[in-house]
Amino acid sequence: MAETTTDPVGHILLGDWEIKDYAPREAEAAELSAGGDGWIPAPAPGDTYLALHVAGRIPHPFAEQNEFLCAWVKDREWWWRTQFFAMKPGPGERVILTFEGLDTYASIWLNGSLLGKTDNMFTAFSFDAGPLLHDDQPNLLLIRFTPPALPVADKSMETWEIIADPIKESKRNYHRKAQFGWGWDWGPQLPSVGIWRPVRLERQRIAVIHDVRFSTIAIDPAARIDVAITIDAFATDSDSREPLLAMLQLIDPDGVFAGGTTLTFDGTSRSATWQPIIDTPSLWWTPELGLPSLYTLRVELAQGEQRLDQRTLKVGIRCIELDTSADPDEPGCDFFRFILNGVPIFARGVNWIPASSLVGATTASDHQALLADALAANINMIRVWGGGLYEADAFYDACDRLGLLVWQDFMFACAPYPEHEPAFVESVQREVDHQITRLRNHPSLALWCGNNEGQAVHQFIARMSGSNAPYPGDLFFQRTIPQALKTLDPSTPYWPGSPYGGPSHNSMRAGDVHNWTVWHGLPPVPDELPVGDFSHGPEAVAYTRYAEDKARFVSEFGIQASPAESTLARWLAPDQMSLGSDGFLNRIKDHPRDKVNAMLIPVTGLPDTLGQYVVFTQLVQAEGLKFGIEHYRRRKPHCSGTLIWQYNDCWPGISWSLIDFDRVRKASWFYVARAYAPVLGSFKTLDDGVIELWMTNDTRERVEFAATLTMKNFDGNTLWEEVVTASVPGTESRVVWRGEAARMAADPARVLVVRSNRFADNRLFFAPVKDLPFSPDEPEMQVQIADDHSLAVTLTGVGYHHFVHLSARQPTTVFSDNYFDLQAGETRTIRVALPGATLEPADITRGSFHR
Ligand code: BMA
Repeated sequence: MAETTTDPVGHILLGDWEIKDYAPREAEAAELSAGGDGWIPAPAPGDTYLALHVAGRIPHPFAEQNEFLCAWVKDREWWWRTQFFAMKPGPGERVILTFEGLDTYASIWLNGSLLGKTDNMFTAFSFDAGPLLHDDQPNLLLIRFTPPALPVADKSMETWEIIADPIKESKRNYHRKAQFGWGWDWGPQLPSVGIWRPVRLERQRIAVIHDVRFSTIAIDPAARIDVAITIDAFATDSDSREPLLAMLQLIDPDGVFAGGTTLTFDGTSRSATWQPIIDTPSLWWTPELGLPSLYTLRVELAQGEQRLDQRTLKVGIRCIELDTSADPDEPGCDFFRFILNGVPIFARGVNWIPASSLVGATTASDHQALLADALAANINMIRVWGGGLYEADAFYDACDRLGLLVWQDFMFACAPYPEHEPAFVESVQREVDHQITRLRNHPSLALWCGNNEGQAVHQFIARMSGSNAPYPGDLFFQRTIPQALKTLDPSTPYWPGSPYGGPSHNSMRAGDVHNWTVWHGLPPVPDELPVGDFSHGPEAVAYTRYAEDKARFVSEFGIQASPAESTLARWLAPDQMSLGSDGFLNRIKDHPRDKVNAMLIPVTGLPDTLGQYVVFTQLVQAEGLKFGIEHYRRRKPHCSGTLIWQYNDCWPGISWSLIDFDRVRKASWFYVARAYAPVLGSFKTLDDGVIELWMTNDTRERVEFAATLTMKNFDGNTLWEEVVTASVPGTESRVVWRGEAARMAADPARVLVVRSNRFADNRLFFAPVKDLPFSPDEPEMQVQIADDHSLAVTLTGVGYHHFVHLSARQPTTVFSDNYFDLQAGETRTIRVALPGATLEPADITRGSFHR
């Protein structure tokens, strides 16, 4: 018998389950209800593959090439069962069984009777379980998950062949199921199955709070708030004629009462609103603009003395707008920028993919740790990408607390969708209503976006074939979703797709852009090809081509890099730790597998060993993102955001991520943290031999600074120096200094360095790093034990060291800084910490880049 646990409001969580597999249609619910053996334990929420692994039936699906050994799982029928005690509902009561997420084609039996069927992993399903409950014996809940291939066997609309072949056969576009599970260009083909979100049993009496909506109407500067409460009064208590009352309380971030009211539901009224005015609100801000202040909203539903239901929400007072007005300084172009509480912001963001292919296995602490790391990298926006998941509540709660804005895609990606199938349309409608209602109160929610790359890829394919057929999916992105938002969340902006807008989707003149010129070699604007070479050669995909990008908002751009060597070693056998091994090559899901070579050749040259591959790919990714981000941020406000593809990984693969699956930060994480600092100093080289220093200020305050510009050779001798003082107003980006390269004695054998009291050091090389005379020796290193969990590592330059990095054995080791340059004679002390474990000097090694 499963032990029962309760959630914070006292509902019973059904978390202990068992699973068993059959050939499709082999087993019957009736016979399984009688018991039988061969069941293995499976926690819920959880994942079928992991349960099988723990039970010793399969090796870990992420290790070696076990992905292929696990391919049978998706073709089996999976049965999940649990038993629990519950009382039958008394007078005026009902018992509701809610499944927050079933993945995906489930039939549910309670005590042998069919309770219902589900077909959408993105929608919650609730059933009135009361009539089927047994008072006097355990209740048996049984779920059959049908293999996803069966319900779509007769469907014919094909997906596009743009990511990989296997997904075409999956007919993934017919499933309301995470699209990436069928394999993506950064993830394995391991479609998940099972109970991936909590299952709850709720005993309800007379009436419950059906919904609470909190929105900020205006801030001028007092805040006008709208709180809408809907109740579900399903039974009337015959003994009581008293009305139902909702008591509301708003508590400010310091815990002080900020307002309250009691709403009365008489007769047939089921909804009511409260519109308080908060005179001096503590607003919710992104980190560079202020604090992400959160209020607490408590709602209690009662009848007379009887408390019936309650909800507690963390809410934020803020207004978010998407400004797409004409840009007066770039005629013919429109802005695409977010305005938070009246302040135009630059979105320093990333794209988020699911934190594991085994979707039910991700925990709240996984989300919290990854998002805290995003904040530490000066990120202020996360795009939840459409090929993945609507994330768990813990994800959005963390974004609210940390001040991270969320760009939320609806879960559609890179495919036409069957808008002609009534059942599919109905399922999408339910999903959209459910997710909007679930997520709309989060102050972090900045944008709803229809899908990933649907309209743009359709337009591209249609133009190539001379067709002007509409995009199959428009029904959802032009009608279903915007109409639902109009009623359910009119105050959050909506954008129909990404990329979308302008004379063609992916235009630099309006809307958002995915820049895949760099890396994939794709043209940025399909309808008006700019002059240039769009191919896969080193010059065509070089990261310096970001400088040509005049987009308004770049919602995807990125470069692949290997995870840490230690991460690969945890998932591959020693004999697979080489560049040509099958195990290593299967970690690369983008094709051709040597695509990265075109990026490496001009910068680092090609690697001979796996160790070099790790360093070279991480270096090119880091330098490339730095180059791109600095360019885009200098263009502020004409460009008002960059979302790096991609932040995280769903397995230990080779991808565009900044942080690998084992949570080791790649070099790019540290480079991005510097390039995304709210106050940034960066160099721009012009064609006429002029070098500019720019200062980008994302804060609201004017920043005054002094900086020293130094031209040095790599031995450390200074050849030229100048001190600059300037100031830049809040939220602006400006050139603050300009000089002739010749006057500064610029030369490939030298480096231009800027050091300032207000922003991080920056530097400019005049030749590719493979040609620069970096020190062949590593810096001197001294390690001091600070305490059991941390070390102070002091590094001193014996020449010019580029890409200096410390590595640790344990993946969760945290470095206060990493992957930086060190000049001759310069000293830096790095704090290295391993929370919860002992760290020894021998755990740390150092390295740098030199050829
Ligand atoms: C875009 C994304 C993803 C993909 C990435 C890298 O297409 O939306 O689909 O993984 O580029 O190719």
